[in-house]
Amino acid sequence: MPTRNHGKSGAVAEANKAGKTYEGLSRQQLIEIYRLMYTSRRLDDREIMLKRQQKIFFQISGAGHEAVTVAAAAAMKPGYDWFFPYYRDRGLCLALGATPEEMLLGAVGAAEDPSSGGRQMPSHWGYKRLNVVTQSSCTGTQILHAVGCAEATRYFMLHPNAGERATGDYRDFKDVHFHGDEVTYVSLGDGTTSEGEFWEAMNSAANLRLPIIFLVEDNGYAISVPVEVQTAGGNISRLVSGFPNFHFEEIDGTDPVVSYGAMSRAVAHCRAGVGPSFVHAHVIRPYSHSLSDDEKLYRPDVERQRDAARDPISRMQLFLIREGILDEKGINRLEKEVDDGLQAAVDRVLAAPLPQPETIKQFLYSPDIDPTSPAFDTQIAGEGARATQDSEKKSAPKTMADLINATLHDEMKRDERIVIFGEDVADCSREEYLRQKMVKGKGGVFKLTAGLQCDFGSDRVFNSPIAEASIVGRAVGLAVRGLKPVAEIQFFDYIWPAMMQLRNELPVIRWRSNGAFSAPCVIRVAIGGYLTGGAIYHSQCGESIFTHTPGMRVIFPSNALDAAGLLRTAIRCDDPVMFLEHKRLYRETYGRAAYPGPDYMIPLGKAKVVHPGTDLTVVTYGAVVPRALQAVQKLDREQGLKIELIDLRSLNPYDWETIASSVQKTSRAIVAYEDTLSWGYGAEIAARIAGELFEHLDAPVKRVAAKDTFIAYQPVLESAILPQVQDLYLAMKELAEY
Ligand SMILES: Cc1ncc(C[n+]2csc(CCOP(=O)(O)OP(=O)(O)O)c2C)c(N)n1
Ligand SMILES: [Mg+2]
Repeated sequence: MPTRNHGKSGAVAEANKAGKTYEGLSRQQLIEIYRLMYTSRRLDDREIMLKRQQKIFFQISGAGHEAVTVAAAAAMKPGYDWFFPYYRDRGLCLALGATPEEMLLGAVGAAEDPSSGGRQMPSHWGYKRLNVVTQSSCTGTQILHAVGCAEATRYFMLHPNAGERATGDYRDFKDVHFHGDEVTYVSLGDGTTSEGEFWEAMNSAANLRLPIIFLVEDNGYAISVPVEVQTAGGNISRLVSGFPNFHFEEIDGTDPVVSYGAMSRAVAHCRAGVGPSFVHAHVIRPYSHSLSDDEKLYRPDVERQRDAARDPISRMQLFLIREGILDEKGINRLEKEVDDGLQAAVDRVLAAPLPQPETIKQFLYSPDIDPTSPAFDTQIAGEGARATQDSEKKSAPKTMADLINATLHDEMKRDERIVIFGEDVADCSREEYLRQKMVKGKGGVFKLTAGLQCDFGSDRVFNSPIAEASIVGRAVGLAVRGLKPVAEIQFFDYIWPAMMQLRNELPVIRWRSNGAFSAPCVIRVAIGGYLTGGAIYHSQCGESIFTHTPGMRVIFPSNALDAAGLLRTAIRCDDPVMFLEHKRLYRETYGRAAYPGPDYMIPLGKAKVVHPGTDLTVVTYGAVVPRALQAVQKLDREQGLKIELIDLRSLNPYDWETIASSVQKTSRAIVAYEDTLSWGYGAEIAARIAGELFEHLDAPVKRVAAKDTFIAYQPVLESAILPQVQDLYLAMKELAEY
């Protein structure tokens, strides 16, 4: 195997001379490395046996990867550095200090499994005390989390007080610990380097010179797909060699000494703060991809035998004997100790208590802060402050855009953990233009973040590349470390590259780690149509896709005051929040308000009755609120109909009590929403009204929504597609007369 940047070779004649070291490893350390490698392999073998006996339900091994993963751990510090491993990193986790028993608890899905409490498959590592951060089954998502984690290191160095505890918000519960020279480790397979998230991560790591080590464990296959099919030219090192600021290594990862040398140099490069490292380790995969795969279907014996000749376990045995570090008897003794230990661990684990079914919803959301509680129900700042000219200016009605900007400003002032990033959110990335007053600054395509970079600095408010997965993935990494990212997705229409992060990572982290990790942050998204020319790709809604995801709070305000109060709650709470801002409402005359002050909050899950009534209930939110209100007022004027209009404001959680008590009073309900009719958010509300309030209904539940098509550019088409005042009016009239 090729070895770059690597000076020494293995065996030398004076092997058994006391004091000789191998890339800095002592003989005792080498014995320890072998013990860990062997433990890793035997643990895989035990699990395979347990799977065949149907005592566990899934197995995926680290076989063939033991040398480089154990060596990697030996070059770093558990509980000090940060680790985003993937499923083949059993050796790394053992060497960091996870015990075989802990791993077996994961395999049986025991309540005390420290990685997930029986919620995730085995080999999905997560050990809080070791800084091994919970991982999912998605290949590649962890790489962006690691980038965010390394950014947090940089941030805490610049803002050492940001990590201090504070009462009254998430900081009371979100611990921060960091060391200036800590490094972040992330590992992945050769196949995973094909994913966009890998390239997004490489780009940001290089550009920001982050202290992050990428370890590619190249076993030549991604399930059945060989590396030359995954990777142009068959070698990832060649493809990434143009990234600036990196330290590169390409090594034989079946050799622990070579691996340790490479990893040590990689770590030193990162600790020095000069940039990231990339270690490409060639390893083998002696077992099939997992127990669900049979590699004999796509790999002939001759190829498998070639791999077997490089098996790191037998190579290391021979090395220890050749160097006179252990003789055969010594090796046998060590192996027996390991085997006996594993047997005892298996016996204990098979008797371990299982998780209780009552706990299935535990840790979907923060157990520490309830954003629906009265603590988040605060008053608008007092009238007394109105005396000065400045406060008079503040009391003038402002748009939703103004109040979101003002809220972000005051929260950033209050909480140094807040960082804001996204596409075009900075005033001007080339700071000197601002300093020399050559430009005024942009601050977002809708100007929602205008002035924030100027006021708080470029390390707190900055532009990201056009890479939505990386915006959300980096936010996850930052949030795991205790920062509060308030990231922006420029248009809801372009949220889709981040879908994996938004569905499988951000809202799942607390639940899948059984409460050990969390990623509370805010994702602000400009959403919606009624733009007259917005067309397909600047008008989309689709909120139900995210309310359909447990673990994610979803907010959708219709006016300036609600936007201010709910955004503040979103920032101060301890859960991931998607904050949907309707573009058409940003500067609308409807719903303007004076700035309610720096502590104004509205609890999540609390609707507002916009117009009281007794004849019919209309449940809606967002840009349909002002449209429905016009229809309600018209029906009142024309026919004296008293229609109760409810603005949900918060979509998950939502205010069922207000809906239910209104429908019990009016006996008629319309659910109106801007998204396409079928499978939309209103379908759930309508189903629940029909299911739980059937006895109270005098008419069928009705929905008013967009037609089941895309939003067209030509205004004639757009207005035919989106629900208009007239559609709402007719539906209300019809239902009232039913
Ligand atoms: C995003 C995503 N796509 C597909 C899969 C299914 N899958 C699991 S492992 C794997 C192959 C990964 O290959 P590689 O990165 O080389 O890692 P290896 O298993 O070989 O160590 C695939 C396709 C997945 N888990 N995640
Ligand atoms: Mg592979």
